[in-house]
Amino acid sequence: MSEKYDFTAIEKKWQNYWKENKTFKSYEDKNFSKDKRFYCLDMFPYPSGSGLHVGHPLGYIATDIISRYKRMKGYNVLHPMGFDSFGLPAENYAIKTGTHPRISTENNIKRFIEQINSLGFSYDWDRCISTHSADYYKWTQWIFVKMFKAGLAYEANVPINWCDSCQTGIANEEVTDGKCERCGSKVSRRDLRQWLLRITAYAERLLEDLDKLDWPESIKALQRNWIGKSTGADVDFIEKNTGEKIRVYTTRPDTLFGATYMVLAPEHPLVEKIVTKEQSKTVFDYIKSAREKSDLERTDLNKDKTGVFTGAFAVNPVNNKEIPIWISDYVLISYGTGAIMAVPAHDQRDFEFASKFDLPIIPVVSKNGKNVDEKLDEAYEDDGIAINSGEFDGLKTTEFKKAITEWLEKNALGKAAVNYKLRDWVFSRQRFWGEPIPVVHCEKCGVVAVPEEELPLKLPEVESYKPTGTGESPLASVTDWVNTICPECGGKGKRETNTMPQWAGSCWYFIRYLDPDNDKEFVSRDKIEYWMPVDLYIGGAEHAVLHLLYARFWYKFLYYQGLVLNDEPFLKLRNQGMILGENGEKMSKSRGNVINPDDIIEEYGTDCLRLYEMFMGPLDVMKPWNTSGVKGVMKFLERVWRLFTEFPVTDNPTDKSVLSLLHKTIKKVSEDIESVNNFNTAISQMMILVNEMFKLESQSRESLSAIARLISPFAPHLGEELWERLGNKSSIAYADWPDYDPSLTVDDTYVMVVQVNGKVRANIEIERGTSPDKMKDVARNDKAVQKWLDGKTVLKEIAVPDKLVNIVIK
Ligand code: ANZ
Ligand code: ZN
Repeated sequence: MSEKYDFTAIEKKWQNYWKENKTFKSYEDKNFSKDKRFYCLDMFPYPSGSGLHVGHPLGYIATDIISRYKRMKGYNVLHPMGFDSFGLPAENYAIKTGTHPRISTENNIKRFIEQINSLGFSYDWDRCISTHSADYYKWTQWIFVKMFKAGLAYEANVPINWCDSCQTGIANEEVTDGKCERCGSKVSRRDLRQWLLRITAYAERLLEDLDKLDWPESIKALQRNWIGKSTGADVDFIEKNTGEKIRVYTTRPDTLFGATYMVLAPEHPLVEKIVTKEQSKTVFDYIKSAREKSDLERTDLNKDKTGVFTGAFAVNPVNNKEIPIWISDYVLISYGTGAIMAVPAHDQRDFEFASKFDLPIIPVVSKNGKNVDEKLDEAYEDDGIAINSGEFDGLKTTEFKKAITEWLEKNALGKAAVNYKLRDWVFSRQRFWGEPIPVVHCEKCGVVAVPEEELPLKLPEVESYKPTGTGESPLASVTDWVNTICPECGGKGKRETNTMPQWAGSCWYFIRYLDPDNDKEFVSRDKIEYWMPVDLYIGGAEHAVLHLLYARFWYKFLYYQGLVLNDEPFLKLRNQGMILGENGEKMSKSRGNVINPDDIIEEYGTDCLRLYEMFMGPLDVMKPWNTSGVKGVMKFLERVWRLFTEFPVTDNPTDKSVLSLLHKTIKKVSEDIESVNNFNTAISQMMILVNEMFKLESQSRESLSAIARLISPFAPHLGEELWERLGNKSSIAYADWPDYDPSLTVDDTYVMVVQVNGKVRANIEIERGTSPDKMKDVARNDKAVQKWLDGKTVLKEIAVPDKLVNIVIK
């Protein structure tokens, strides 16, 4: 009688075993050298009310496989999990139901932990953290205070992105296509007093250090574009009537001779000084209308250009020509100097503007240095050779840029300049469920940080979580919390009522995992030294310019403060692709195509779910769910089970017929796990091996032991069970990963050389030991060889076994 594969019992048994034995608790064990420690990190989840769907654990399964594999390879592995638990949904839920966000969040966390645990992950739960707990956010506030004291956190009244539906200001990174990243509503502009973090101070380092990182190129490119470094020159133009100096930023100083007008951003402070009386009404009406639009709408290339003439003129410093000064919303106040010289022949936006308002278009660059006579129908934006540029004619674009920049500097008319698209990070939210910003406003002392020993500054209880909509946080109504004394002078002070954005807590959580219970320091130096930086980080690509940029920024700040020991937190990053619904669409409640892992686990078991998710395809690609695929994987697991339960086990060496395949499988599975992507081909290789072993009469203990270990990172419960059945007393989690004999993995093929009349005409891979007759057949039928035989008479064929075939023709 064969024994059934009772996955439910097996999985329960081993999950209890791991929990009771704290199998995955990690220590700073100095016996492991620096390169034998491995910090394997997941992007921690936001504990939403709807629980996990099968797409969420994909990355967690991958990191779990790698963590288990690394332990077996003799690494000391840190593999923690926690919760990103501040944020809007809990607060919105509170508004709807009156349940305190803490309560709903903590309930959700409990559910998440149960669900995550049912997936058999090897987390060290003793290190679990939640960003909303006061023990944790005490240190988030502490880091903020450090930034404040270093001048990196500051208050400003700036026009910011405002989401009407979330009723809060949001950061530039949270706006996609003019819409709120969270809720999809249209974002408008508002002037609000805000806290900002000076991420721009780190722009260059954030950009440069990308080169050091083993990250997907696509994510690095997104960060590079977001930081948006541009090099060029600042050039000063003088306004004719007032003598005001107007500075422009240009990436093409070589086109100065082609500047036929200037444009100031509507908000530019010089506008009101230079505008003529006749034009002032038109200009001020225009300014009012521009204020409503977001930067994105304003710079949209497809948008019809608008603008008005100020009545004023400026002098172009290179040729003393007078050019009209316009204002238009396609020039942003927040970039460069907020003013441009317009070169319609070589900048498409300027071209469209000039065409619309009938302004002159003078070409100053051409492909070949010849004059352009015909009318342009679009701007020529490429490099080329200078024309219509006086003494500079004939210079190539790069030479000209250099020469003109030197000339400008020599004549004190301008200088080389660098600009970044990156803006400071709008860091305050007018909402309740976040870290209070730990500062006090004092009439006498200004803004004063809450002293370190008073942290955490806890969130007070409120009656209503509803945002006021006036740009004030619900905290503003808690008067006895708001009214406080100034830590500096002891006079009357008022607490800051804005809170931090959801991204704050995730900027440094991976550090707190190292030392979660430390109440003296945010982390001890020993632990930083032992574990950081993170060796492998897996998560979704949607955080490219949000979390992944913010966390790098905080970590660099901590580095320059001497609080961590290197300047990049995540050495290697991989993204998991999305799992789509069975119908190929994004999985969502509203589409009704959500697959719940609990259901799959109940029917097929956790190991099957894990194995299937990895078998679906390479980790980083998008792939649709397919329940019949789950059944296929289930069959494989049952076959593995039968291999161990239905065959006589011998102590003989592994049968010759599968020995090489076994070693090839060990090699392939190891390499595929190391690739952090091709888990699917590791599984198919194991399937091939198991099929071959099924052809044998009996199984060697040696091969079974290898299979148990190979499969255990993927299907850990089954791995443990099989391992125990082989007579082992301790967990497979720390068993040695099987070794392979390289000589047994060499392919049984060779490259046969085919000559025609002594000349090599083809190289064909065939099986070693192929008979001379078969060799000749293969050679004769090869396309490349046939070309030489066509219409010729074959006189002789000579085959040298395992080497070559020579065909003699006439
Ligand atoms: C003259 C010129 C001629 C320009 C030419 C380009 C091509 P990036 O690469 O994005 O840095 N510009 C400068 N400040 C601006 C602002 N505040 N709002 C809108 N546009 C602005 O682009 C820099 C170029 O964008 C600058 O170089 C300027 O136009 C424009 F053949 O100056 B250029
Ligand atoms: Zn004071």
